[in-house]
Amino acid sequence: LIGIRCEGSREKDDWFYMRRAVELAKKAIGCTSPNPMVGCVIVKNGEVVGEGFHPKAGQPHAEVFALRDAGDLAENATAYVSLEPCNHYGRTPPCTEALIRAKVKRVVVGMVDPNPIVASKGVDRLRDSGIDVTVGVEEELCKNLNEAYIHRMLTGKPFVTLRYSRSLNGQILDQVGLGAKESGGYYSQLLQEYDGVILSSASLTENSTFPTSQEPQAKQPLQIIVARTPKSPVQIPLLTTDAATQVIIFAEKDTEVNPETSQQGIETVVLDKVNLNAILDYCGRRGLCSILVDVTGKFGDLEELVEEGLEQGLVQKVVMEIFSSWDGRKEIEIQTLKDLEREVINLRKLQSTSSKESVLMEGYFLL
Ligand code: AOF
Ligand code: ZN
Repeated sequence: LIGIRCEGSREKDDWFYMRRAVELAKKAIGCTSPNPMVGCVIVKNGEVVGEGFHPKAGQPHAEVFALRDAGDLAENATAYVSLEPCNHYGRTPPCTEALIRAKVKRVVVGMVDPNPIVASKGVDRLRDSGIDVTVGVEEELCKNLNEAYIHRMLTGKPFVTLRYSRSLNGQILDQVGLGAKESGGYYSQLLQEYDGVILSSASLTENSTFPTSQEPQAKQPLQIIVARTPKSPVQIPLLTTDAATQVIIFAEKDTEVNPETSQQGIETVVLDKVNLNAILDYCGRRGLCSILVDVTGKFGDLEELVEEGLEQGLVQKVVMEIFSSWDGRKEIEIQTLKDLEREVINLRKLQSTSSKESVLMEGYFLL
């Protein structure tokens, strides 16, 4: 519906401009953590006079950019913001004060900010100063946009998506659909969107390269390597890295991690017990809002991690690519996968897309 605006109805105008605010927010996809993605549109007499989005934590908020863009025209205008304007001094000053100073007449808010420092105080402050505030326009869309930010705010842990490819008979495959790794492909887009990607050390070889997004200007995810098996030393030094790739290894005490790793500026975190809960706590503290558990080739160390994640409700979403291939074996070998796929029927918001060679299914676990 984006692109169609019905003149004369305030409600429809509100939907229209809020969707535009969400589009603007998405320009910073993958770049804002631990902050949310936020977009802002300023409208006066049926015309857009200012637009902005929050590009990155530490930089000004969406409202500030939109107000700058609007200049004096912001007076008596309506501001559409996909997230409640903040009312606190963080890395940047409160947006409520900027909106009040600019003398906007009305503010339309997509959703209340789950951040306990803000949580409705921004809305209250605007109302107290006489501004007309409407809350909850296109709320579902705004919440979907920031599902990861919201999850981390409420739990302290990153939002987790499990991704894997399988054959018809349930073998894990190390391929993704043709084109999926290219710009615009689902895999490339996932890597752009997620703050971190967990890889299994079992599927890393001498020739491994890190999964990277091909989207223009994508910020690459933190590469998280799990090393739990003392018998198989981690192959990191042999992986292709460049300066822009950040790598962190979670190693269990006694796991042999090649000493060369430290020379490459790779961060190694040694834990008594490397489990998903501990990894997520660490990453949450570090400001990561979202993590992709990317099962390619071999489950290896990831099998227990995934099992734990599913049992403890630490996985929020599944993205599964099913290839119409059959590798001769009849059964799903991996118990974790068997258990998982029994759950698939219960996934919420299940969506599927098919191409010539595969079907991509995604859905959310029940909350
Ligand atoms: C807004 N507009 O565009 C964003 C908001 O450290 P700071 O100053 O960047 O503050 C971060 C918090 O501000 C963040 O946790 C969230 O509550 C809110 N983000 N608020 O009004 C924006 N990005
Ligand atoms: Zn703000």
